[in-house]
Amino acid sequence: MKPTAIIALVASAQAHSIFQKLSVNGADQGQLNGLRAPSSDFPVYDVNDQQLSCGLPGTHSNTVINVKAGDRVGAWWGHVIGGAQWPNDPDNPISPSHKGPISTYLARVDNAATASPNGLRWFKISEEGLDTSTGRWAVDSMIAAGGWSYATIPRCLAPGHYLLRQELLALHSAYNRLGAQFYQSCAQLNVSGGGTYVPSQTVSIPGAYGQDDPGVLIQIWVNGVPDNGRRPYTVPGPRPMTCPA
Ligand SMILES: [Cu+2]
Repeated sequence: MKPTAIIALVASAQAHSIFQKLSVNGADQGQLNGLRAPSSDFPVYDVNDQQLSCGLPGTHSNTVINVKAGDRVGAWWGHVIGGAQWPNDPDNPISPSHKGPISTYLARVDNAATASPNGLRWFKISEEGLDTSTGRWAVDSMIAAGGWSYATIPRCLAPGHYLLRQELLALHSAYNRLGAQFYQSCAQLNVSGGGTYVPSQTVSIPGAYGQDDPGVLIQIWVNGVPDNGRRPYTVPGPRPMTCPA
């Protein structure tokens, strides 16, 4: 077999994904603009890996994207940088085998373009896991939306710079320890408007998850179907913040 054929086989067997573009209220902000995104579509497996924060090494934009509290932001996922790896790529935006939840976090920073992604205090603003009535996972919703997965910037949030981290956790091999696959990038945001709220309950990333957490080490295949037997699935990490009443 020629080396190029071997590479193609390996790539198709490892059908991963990259969060590589942001939208703000439906307005596409452009490929890799305002993002820190991995160049490789490979995941992080170790919940204590420093790269769990903003993903594997890759591009780092100079841009900070302006958003307003209350805006709906979209994260766009693709199989490789640019999206499809080849025409009619069945693994774009991600292989449908990669069932699992999607979570979105924010962390306050002084300068979103330059801040280190490590040592930050993260809070979750949205999560989607498993719909036990349909067996549909967040990843299924993202694929149905053409690679987009959305979150709303809380209306009460204090203005300032933030890193936005969206994480896709693929659970198809999570029955093995270190088998769950964490995919993530970060977007660089300048939030205006809104309120004065600064969440006091935060987590470290890495640090928020344990390798044996029930949402990380889990057998989702029941009778050959990756629906967790329609039992409730708890997304790892904290629950999303809520604005004070
Ligand atoms: Cu994968």
